[in-house]
Amino acid sequence: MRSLAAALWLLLLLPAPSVVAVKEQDFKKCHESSFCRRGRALADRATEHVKSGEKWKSPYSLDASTIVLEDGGSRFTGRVRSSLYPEIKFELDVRVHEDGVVRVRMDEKEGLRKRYDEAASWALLKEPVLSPSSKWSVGKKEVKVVYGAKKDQVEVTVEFEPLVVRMKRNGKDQVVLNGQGLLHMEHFKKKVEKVEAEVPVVEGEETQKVVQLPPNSWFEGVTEDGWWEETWKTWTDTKPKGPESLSLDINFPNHGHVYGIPQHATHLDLPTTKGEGASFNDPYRLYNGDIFEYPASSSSLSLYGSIPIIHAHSADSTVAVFVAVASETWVDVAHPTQKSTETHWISESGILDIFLLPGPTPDQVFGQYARLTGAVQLPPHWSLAYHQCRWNYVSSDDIRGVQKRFDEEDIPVDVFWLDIEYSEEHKYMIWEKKYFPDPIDMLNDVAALARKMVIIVDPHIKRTVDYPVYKEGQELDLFVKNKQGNEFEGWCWSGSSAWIDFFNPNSWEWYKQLYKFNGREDGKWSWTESTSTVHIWNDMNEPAIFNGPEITMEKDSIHYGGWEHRDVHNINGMLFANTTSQAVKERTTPYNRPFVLTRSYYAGAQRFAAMWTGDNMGTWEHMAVGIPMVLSNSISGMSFTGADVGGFFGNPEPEMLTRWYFVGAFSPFFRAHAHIDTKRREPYLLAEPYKSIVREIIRLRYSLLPVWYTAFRESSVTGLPVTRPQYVVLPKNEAGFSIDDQYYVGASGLLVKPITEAGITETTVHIGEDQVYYDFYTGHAYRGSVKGKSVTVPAPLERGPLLIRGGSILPSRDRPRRSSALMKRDPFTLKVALSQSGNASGELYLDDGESYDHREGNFIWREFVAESTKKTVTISSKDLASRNPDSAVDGVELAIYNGGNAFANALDGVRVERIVVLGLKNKPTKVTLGKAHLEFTFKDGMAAAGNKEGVASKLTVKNPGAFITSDWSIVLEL
Ligand code: NBV
Repeated sequence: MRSLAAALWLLLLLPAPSVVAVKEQDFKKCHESSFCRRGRALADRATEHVKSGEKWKSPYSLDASTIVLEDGGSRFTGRVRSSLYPEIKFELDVRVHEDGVVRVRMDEKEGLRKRYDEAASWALLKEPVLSPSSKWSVGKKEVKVVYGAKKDQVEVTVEFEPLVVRMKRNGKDQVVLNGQGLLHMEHFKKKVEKVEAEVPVVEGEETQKVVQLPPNSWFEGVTEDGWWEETWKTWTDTKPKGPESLSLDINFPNHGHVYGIPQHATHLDLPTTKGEGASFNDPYRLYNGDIFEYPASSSSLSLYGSIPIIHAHSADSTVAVFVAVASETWVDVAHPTQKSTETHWISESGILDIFLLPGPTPDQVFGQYARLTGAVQLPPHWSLAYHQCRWNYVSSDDIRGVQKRFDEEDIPVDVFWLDIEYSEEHKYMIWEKKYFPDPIDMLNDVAALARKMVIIVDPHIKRTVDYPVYKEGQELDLFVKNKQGNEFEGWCWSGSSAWIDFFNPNSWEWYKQLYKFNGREDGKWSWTESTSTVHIWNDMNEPAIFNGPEITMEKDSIHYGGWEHRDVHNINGMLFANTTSQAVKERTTPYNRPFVLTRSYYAGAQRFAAMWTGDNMGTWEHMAVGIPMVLSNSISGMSFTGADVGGFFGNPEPEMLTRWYFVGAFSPFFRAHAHIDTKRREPYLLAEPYKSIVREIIRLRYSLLPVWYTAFRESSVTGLPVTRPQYVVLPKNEAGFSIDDQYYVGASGLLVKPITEAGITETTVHIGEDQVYYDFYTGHAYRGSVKGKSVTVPAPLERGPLLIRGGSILPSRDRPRRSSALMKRDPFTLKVALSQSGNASGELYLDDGESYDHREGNFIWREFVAESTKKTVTISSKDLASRNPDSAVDGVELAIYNGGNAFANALDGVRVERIVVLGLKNKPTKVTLGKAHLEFTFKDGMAAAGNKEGVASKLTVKNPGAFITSDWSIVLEL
């Protein structure tokens, strides 16, 4: 079978890779995965019981006599029993962290085997610190802990029988584990030969020969469904460990909206998978998969990466649950009422390791999650600019030509990308010299204009001894093994390939050495035909394996420590990107910030890499769904995210491509990319007026880079997402909870609603508060309301809907440049959008954008404030860094700032060249900075206060004589 598949793939690969559409049927549905079938059947039995008036009681209970308080009382352990298997020992371990997060662990002890218990250790930043003050107390029916301020108290109870964990706030249930009695940890057992019978596995389906369990198995079902072996299509999964799945209901009785568990092509507010009128038939699947040509809406297609965190939101509070599991997992979502949510989690293996994040605001949830898994790394500044990619730029001269065309057309670009065809026979890091005869010269030509290159390095290693990476990996015994314990072999772009086992710690230092472009100390091979301006793209790391089940690795393959691939699948891809990121960082002394783009990811990947949404199609639906996908990743920690501009597959028409550039310009990661079979579509190839419109959109991105970089600084310190959906910014505005086609950029006050349909000239934007919002381009003032109001805004092709929230001050740099590095000493414009009460504020963070010198205090961090009195408006610039000591969630102190640092000195003399104020109630009589009288122009219009709509008044002060690094105040006398 393997050789046939291999031959087929080889045919497809030669001479040029072509595309085969992957269909939904190439990936499992829940009913095709035996543990998911068992989990869902358990839930169905519970529902049936309850419907028919019978009681459904979880067989699991906590044995009170075994409870031991530990770590000063902030943690307890105790034995859990199942009435079905009283002899099996389960241990419960519950801890309160110092920030109020509660961790619940349950494992089988002294069983036949050990369950995989390391998922959290890969995701967590460090071992969480336990609360010094919260203490569990053991009562008659439950163990309980209470903490937090009196009027906002959290109470967590662990009820003995049945075992139920409940987190309450002010007496109201926030999260309940096992409230529906679906907890089931299948313990390890020996296979006993039993008589098989013909029964339908799924009701109404054909009968199959299965082993029948005793009839009293009201809980587990009547068959050994897929316990010991499982065949799907042509693949058989031998299951040497037998069944070991986990099922648990996690309910939010007072929250009607849930978000998270990326990545799926669907809405941010997760549509239901169960209950009347469910939107999807299948649960959400978390099983990193390479699903090209994925449909624009699906719950069962699990796209590339998985983050098992779910946020539950209501106008009262936000909570979240992080489930540290790495095996294939399915999550059902139902809303028994509009105001409540039930979720059911079914995982194939691993221990139960759950973190309850009490919130109670979205911002606090982000902080709690970031303290667990880390925040996004502060990216190199250039990586927030525009990236030009395609599969493939075919030669070094091709790259030079593309660069030349961008410059001739005055379109800014910072990064050119090389896809897999740069490499000889897909031996990554080895140049195909036929087409890239002079790689270093090419890299230097790009670097000469202060640009970078990102080059792809995939994880499949061509199995040929003339490839040093393979040869050394083999010698060091670093490859994943097959079930027989030999080197795992699979097929990918490079033909017969092996995969480095990044779970093996011995692989890390070795792999990092490969990136030493100045050579290795031990003289062995490293990528010397590279430079410090090369950064890396990791694709296919789910891992994608052409001849594997569901295009990935067989689950019974073996990783370091003897763990099966099934136990670690969802973490596998992240480790490749994490190690690559460290390799890129550590290849120079001193270190520079690395940029790595990864397709596959897991919780914690945000500390190392950016991600993109994979192989989308050039359709309006895909453009539209990319937005909630970006938002879902963002709220799940992966703030550095974007979708291929233009769509990977297909040839988007100019209108679509133009709209897509706007989507990209307002995504954290902004890259155009295209499949090898598509027509070239670099922006300079567009006909007018599209070319000029796209040029302006890209320039707009560049002029707003200060806003993006400032948003990333905040995200890297606090864990707040860079792109923020409506519910995050206005958590009490119910009408905004399901909105996922508009969002804010950081705390800047920019509200964007990209157009994702053809032929649109206007659209509606939801303003979820009683505030004035201004059109970014025209200054038109719109009014919201406390409940939220829909306003109609113009949306011509050249001006995607973009509003500024009243109360914001936006720093921008408006001089068009070829690349962002050339903007370093450019002057700033400050756009002051007055709030209804006449005030505003904004921030600007800047550093050298490449090194880690900011950690030594080399940065500027300013606050701009506008304050109104009856007769004056004072606009001032203040040093935020020294007033506001801050430290990043990774514990790095940012407080050692000093005003005269080297970076600030380098910006000495950089001016504020223009200040624009929107919404003044009348024309100032004078504008002064100290003793200097400043010239200004004033256009009459709407004032910020009041309720009138129309073009707002606009004051422009040119060259006020203010500098970006110093404190100043400008007074407008009205
Ligand atoms: O390396 C080729 C492509 C890449 O361009 C794309 O961005 C990835 O998502 N890669 C997938 C492999 C082939 C896809 C058909």
